[in-house]
Amino acid sequence: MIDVNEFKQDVQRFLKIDYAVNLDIAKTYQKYNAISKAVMIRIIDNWNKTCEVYSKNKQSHYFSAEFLMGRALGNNLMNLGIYEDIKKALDDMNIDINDVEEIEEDAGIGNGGLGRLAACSMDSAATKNLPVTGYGIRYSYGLFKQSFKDGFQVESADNWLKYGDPWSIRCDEDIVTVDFSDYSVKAVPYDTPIIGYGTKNINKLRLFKAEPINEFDFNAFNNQKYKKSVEEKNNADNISRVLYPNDSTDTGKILRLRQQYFFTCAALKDIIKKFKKYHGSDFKLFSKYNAIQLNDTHPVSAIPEFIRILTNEEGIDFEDAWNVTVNTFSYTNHTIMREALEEWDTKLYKNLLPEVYSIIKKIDSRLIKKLQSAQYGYDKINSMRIIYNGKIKMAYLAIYGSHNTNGVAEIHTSILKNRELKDWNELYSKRFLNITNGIAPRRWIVLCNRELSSFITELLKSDSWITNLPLLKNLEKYADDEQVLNRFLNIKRIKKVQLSQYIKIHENIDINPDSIFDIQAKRLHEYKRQLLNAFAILDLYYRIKENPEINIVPRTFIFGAKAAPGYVRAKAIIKYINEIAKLINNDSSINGKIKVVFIQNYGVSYGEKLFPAADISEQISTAGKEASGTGNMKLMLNGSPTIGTYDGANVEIAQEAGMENNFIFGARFEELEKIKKSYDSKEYYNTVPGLKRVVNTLIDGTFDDDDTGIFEDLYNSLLESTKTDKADNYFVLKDFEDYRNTQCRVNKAYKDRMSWARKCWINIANSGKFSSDRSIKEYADEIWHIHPHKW
Ligand code: 26Q
Repeated sequence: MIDVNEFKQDVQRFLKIDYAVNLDIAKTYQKYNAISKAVMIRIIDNWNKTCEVYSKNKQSHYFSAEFLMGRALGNNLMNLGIYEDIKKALDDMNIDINDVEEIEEDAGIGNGGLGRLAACSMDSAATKNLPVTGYGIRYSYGLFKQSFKDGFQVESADNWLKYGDPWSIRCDEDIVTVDFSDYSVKAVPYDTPIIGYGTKNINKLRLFKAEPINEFDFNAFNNQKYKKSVEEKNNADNISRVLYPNDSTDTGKILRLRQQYFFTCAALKDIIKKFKKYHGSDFKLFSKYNAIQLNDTHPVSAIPEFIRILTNEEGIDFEDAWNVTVNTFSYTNHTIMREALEEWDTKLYKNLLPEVYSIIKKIDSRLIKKLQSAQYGYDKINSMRIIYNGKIKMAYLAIYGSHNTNGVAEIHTSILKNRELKDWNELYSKRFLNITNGIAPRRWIVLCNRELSSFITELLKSDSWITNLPLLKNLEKYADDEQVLNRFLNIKRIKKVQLSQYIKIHENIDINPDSIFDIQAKRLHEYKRQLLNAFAILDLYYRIKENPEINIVPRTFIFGAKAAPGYVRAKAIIKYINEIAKLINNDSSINGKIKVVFIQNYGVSYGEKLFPAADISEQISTAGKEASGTGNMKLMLNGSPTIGTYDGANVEIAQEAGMENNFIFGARFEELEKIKKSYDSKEYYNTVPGLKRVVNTLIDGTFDDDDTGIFEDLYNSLLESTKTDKADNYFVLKDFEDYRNTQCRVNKAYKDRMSWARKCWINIANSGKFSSDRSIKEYADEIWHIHPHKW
């Protein structure tokens, strides 16, 4: 399939041409680039051919401000089915493929779940031969790099392109211009191939970089106005300079709006150009050939922008443009957190994008008319208006301007339909649907857990489960087979040893591979309740101190999380956990019974090491707050039971694998809704044994926050209500006792090795639903109405 000798020669040629070195002295990053290019050169023809085939039929375009792709090399080799061949070829050249894989920077241009969902969706679309193109921004800097200094988070720039990017191709011939009220910029597309697994098809991720129309003002420079001479360049560069490291609150408003409009406008121009090229200029046919998916509200300006182009530039009347728009667009909602629902200040919007704003006004008027004719009252109309009280409600614009709105897990969709977007659901009940998230099995088991994957293939006597994950159900018949379970436990141990070695290198901490690996890895947010985990650990520590004979299996608590740089409380929680870690890890009197590790710079690649090694998956958000979660799925697929609340996709995980094989605890959403007005966190603080002791460590000097006051603020947030927030908004104190009891159940259950392995095994066998192959097919069938195309 691949001519290994030619491949080797190509690697050496690229080393020469790009770096003027021979293999024997080449640096690892140089080898990585040369190898990647030698792969690229082999896929170009198939890539072009795929584009050509797709362009004749209906296609979908996935608009997302984030694509959290992670590393490409290993995944691409695997998807092409040449991993082993290339590994061998590199061996011959004295190159260790692992070293080369590890040198690659993560393409970390996303914050968390939403960005990674976009990446998994891309993988699945390509694998399923679906004509889907991703559109986004080629940020020069991804999400910040995180390190800890004295336990505090320190951020630094993520210069992921410092050695170049062998996986993207700049397409100058497709440059378009994007106009703002004050200046215009060029949007330069960079295309990255999305290589499907087991198919010749290669899809595309098109990311735009902003560049100035004029690189440099010669006259200004000549007149010694040096700053001015590069002003235009700086303005343009700023647009695609950096991903906002913020998934909770809104900052840097104008620049963020520029980013959003920049890529959606460029993408629309690109799509329209191709539509005209292949299908003529009858825009009534547009939605017959194009679907556009809006990944959350970040790209929603595309709706008015599309209407603007159709009405102002293509001479189509507003109503016709409106109908085409609704038939083309659809919108995925990823949150019910109020503060994350995007609103734009009308003044700001109008100043930057006057024409687009006037289209939004027209849309708002159209909505008012519609609601009036449906006999809606004044107040209700106001509550649903797109422009109201000086704000533009992007979620409402998205729902009104598209034919489908989907939530990302059953419980999330039902909360949207019955509460947050109730009025909209009443108006457009047929538009709402659920598509439970999924993850790409290629990256999240085949690539990151080769040992377990081979074992599964051996048992199922076929590897077709890799593209048909529900086939894992056939593993269930081994659930009582001790030999199989023992092999599973051996593999888990191998992955735990590997992680221990990695953690030793990267964090300089020794951990015991025979302890329970208890893992919570996700963005840091109060609603995700890392603090609940922390309190339970500290409580356990105090109980061990009181009773050194306590019968517990040694446990290593592993955290991975980045906090938004401006999110003071999230950063306080990181510092607090690091303080707890310091206390516990330095106390030799507990004989290594427990250990706490907060790994630095959690991201896709770290996740690939963590998930296969986990014994227990922490998914402990306040019920109703986590839209879905996808880390929960990655852990399930790698055989860890969930300790979790009845929230997001946990609900479906428990449904699929059985409550008895997971550890579900805590208040349900309905209960919290009922009690939230009268909830008194102090009652729990005062009465739950041991709770006061741990909460008080925030203020009694047990831990040092360097006199910043951040621990006291955390303490107050749990016990004192303010004008805006109720005390213990996220019910940490309420769920503490049940969580602690459930952790005791985990401890007990783990001791019976076979029954524990059985739980893990049943989780694996029932994880088939959570493949993004399934979710992308649902988008294709139910929203986009596109079909697979092979050649
Ligand atoms: C908003 C305004 C200003 C700056 C940034 C933002 C912003 C950025 C990112 C708001 C939200 C996000 C990301 C949200 C996110 O990742 N949500 C997660 O989406 C996953 C995929 O559907 C779900 O599984 C998670 O439950 C959800 O939290």
